[in-house]
Amino acid sequence: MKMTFRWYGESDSIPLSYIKQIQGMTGVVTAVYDVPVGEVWPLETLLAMREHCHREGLEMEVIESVPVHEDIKLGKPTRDKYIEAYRQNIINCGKAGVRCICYNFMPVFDWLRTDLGFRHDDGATSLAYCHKQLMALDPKDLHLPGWDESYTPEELQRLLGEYEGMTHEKLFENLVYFLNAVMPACREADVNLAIHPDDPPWDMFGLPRIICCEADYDRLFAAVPDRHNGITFCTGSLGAGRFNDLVALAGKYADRIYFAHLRQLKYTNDTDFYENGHLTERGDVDIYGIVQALVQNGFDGYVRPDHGRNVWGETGKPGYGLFDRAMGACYLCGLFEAAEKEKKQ
Ligand code: DNO
Repeated sequence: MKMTFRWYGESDSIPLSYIKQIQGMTGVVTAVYDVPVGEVWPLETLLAMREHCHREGLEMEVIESVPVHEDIKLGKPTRDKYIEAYRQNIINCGKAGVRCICYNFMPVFDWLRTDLGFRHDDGATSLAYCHKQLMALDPKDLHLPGWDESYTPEELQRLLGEYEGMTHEKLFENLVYFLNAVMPACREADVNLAIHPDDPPWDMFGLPRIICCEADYDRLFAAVPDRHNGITFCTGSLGAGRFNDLVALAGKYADRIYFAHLRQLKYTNDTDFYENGHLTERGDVDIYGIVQALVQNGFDGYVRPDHGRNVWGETGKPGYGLFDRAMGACYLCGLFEAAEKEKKQ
């Protein structure tokens, strides 16, 4: 297991030197943020980023994300051009020492929440989700911090129109087409692709979502068995679906999970939840059970603490503050240490 920390590049309010001070931290998870989706990330940029991380004593082996252009998800004739750029990105990432690329295949919107400052009794804040509130929002005017891409209302309107009539089957076919086209580049570059689950794991605004549950993963690996096709196991995303048994999923796919986002959430009713600190006792996700299942079944990937709370007066990107993610990382390191020792006994 390698513990990592998401870092939003030079503009992140958290400097690499702080990340390095979190004990157990091996590297950062980052991306090139100033190249439009669908274009090639220059190798020199990636090499300079890696050099910067190395100077601070951190690795840069995980990218989150190389976003997938909507034309690929839509299966438009222009997709081949964007797939070619994606292949080149995989090759360039490989040359810069990247071993794992996280991406998602959610149409238009990435993760969705309705409250970025949900207040806990102790004064901490975190992200929260209320389905009814979300459904009342106008999808043509949505934006959340931390999304890989954001569109103007006009672009959103056009995109949502293009997705009209898109089915789960068609979207899945487009995912398989994409994966088959990029697997040779992954083999050549020795880079694993790790698909992020849909967050939350159900259809949104009439847009299909296809990476939500066990049956979706079974279908994915049956269609593209290549070992470079793997999973970002995000407990907050999958965990929002009460139908998912996360401990069972972690055990079943442990050797396909190249990257784990470990995050806690607490259900407030059938569809709603708020996020919490990482401790198992603080929510409905059995973080301890998941770590045990991963370790027992041979997981050997990257881990990062995910969406923490904002505590100790910290402001900044909701979910991506320093303090609670640092505490989460230490807690997770402890769980892994215990689970690994238990396994050896
Ligand atoms: C949210 C993140 C997601 C994730 C993308 C991966 O905090 O987990 O935005 O980075 O879905 O492509």
